[in-house]
Amino acid sequence: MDSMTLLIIGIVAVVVIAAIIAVAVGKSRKSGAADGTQREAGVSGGSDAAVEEPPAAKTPETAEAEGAAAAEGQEPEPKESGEPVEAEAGDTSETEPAESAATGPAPEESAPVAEPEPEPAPAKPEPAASRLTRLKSRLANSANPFGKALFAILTKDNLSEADWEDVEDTLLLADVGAEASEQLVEELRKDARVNDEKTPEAVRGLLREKLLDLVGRNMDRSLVASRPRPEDAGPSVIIMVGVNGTGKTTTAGKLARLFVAEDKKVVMGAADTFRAAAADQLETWGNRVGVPVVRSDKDGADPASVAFEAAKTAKDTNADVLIIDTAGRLQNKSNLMDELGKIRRVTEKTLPVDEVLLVLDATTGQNGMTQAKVFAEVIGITGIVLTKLDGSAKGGIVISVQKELGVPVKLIGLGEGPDDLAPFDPEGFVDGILG
Ligand SMILES: Nc1nc2c(ncn2[C@@H]2O[C@H](COP(=O)(O)OP(=O)(O)O)[C@@H](O)[C@H]2O)c(=O)[nH]1
Ligand SMILES: [Mg+2]
Repeated sequence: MDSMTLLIIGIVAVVVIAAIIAVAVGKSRKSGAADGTQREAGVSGGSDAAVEEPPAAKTPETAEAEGAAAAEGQEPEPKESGEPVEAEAGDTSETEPAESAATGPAPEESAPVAEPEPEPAPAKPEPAASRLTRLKSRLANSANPFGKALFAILTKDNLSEADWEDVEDTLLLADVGAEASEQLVEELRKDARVNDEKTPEAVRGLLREKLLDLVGRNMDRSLVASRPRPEDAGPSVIIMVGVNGTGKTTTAGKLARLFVAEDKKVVMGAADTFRAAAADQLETWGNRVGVPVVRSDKDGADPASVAFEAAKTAKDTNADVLIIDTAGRLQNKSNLMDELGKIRRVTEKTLPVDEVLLVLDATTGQNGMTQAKVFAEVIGITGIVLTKLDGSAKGGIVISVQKELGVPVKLIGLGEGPDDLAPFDPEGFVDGILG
C-alpha cells in the first residue's frame, strides 16, 4: 500500500512537472510569435523590447493591408471626387489648420477659419492714394526689409568677397530669385557708385534705380474694373483664385471697399461653397461696406451655380463690378481645373470675365510660388495680389513672381485691417524696402 501511495505521488509529480514545462514552453512560443495580441502587449509591457516588437512585427501585415487598400482606393478616389474631395481637400488646402501648416505659416492661416475677419471697420473706406503712404511705413517696419539690408552692406568701405556673398545671400533670402539676384550683383559690382564714388546717397540712388528696374516701372498694373469703360459695358468681373489661407476672401472684401471708395457699385459672389463659414466671412465684409453677397445656404453647393447667380444679380442690378471668391482646393490639378474652369464658363454665359487675380501669400516663399504656377496654368491669370507683405522679409517675391508668371503684381496686402490693401506702386514699394 505504501508503495502504491508512493507510485501515485510519483505519477502526480510527473504530471505536474510536465504541465509546468508545457505552460512554460507555450508562453515562450507566444512571446516570440509575430502577432502579439493586445493582452500580450499588456503583459509584456514591462519590457521595452517586448513593447517595441509587436508593432514592428505587425508592420508587414499592416503594410500589405494598406497596400491592398491603396490599390483598391485608386479607382474609388477619383470617382468620388465630388464628395470625398471635401474630406481630402482638407489635406492640401481648405479648412484645416494642419494643411495650412503645409502651405504656409500656420498661425496666420488657422486663425481666419475660426474667426471670420478683422474687427474694426471704418464706416468709410480709405481712398487708394493715402493707403500708399501707409504702405511705405509698413514695409519699412517689416522684418528687415532686404533693400535696407543691401544698403547696409554696400555702404561699407572696401567690399570683400564675403561682402558680395552677403549681398547675394540677402537677395536670395528675400526670394528675389537666382537669376535676378545674379544679374543685380553683377551690375552692382561694376558700378562706380559702389566702388570709386561711394557716398550713402549715391549707393541709395543706385539701389533704388536697380530695384525699380527689376520690379518693373512700366507695367500696366491697373485693374480692368478701374479703367474707363463704355457706358453699356456692364459689370466688370473679377475672379479671385489661390491656395487656402492666402487671403482670397479677405482681399475680396478689401477690394470691394476699394471700389466703394471709388463710388462703384459692387456685388460679390461666394463661390467658395466648401464650408458655410467662407460665405459667412464674405457676407460680413459685404455687410460692412454695403455690398450685396450672392451665396448658397447649402453647404457644399455647386460653386459654379453660385457664380452664375452672382453674375445674373450683378447684371440685373447694373453693378459696376462683380467679385467672385473661390475655394483654394489644390487636391489635384484636374479637379482644380474642372472647378475653376466651370466657374469661369458659367459666369461667361452672362458676363465676360476680364480679370482673374491670383492671391499669393508673401510669407510662403518658394512653396507658394510652386502652387501659384499651378493656378496660373489652370486658369489664365491677369494679375497678382501679394498679401501679408507687412510681416514678410521676402519682399523680393514681387520680382520673382512677375518673372515666373509673366503678369504684374497689381495689389498688395499690408495687414488684416479692412483698408490694408493698396494698389501696387513700384516706387512706393522700393522706397519702403529701402527703409
Ligand atoms: N498680416 C496680414 N494678414 C492677412 C493679409 N491678408 C489676409 N490676411 C489674413 O490671412 C488669413 C487668411 O485669409 P482668408 O481671406 O480667409 O484666406 P482665403 O482662405 O484665401 O480666403 C486671415 O487671417 C486674414 O486676416 C495681409 O495682407 N496681411
Ligand atoms: Mg476664403
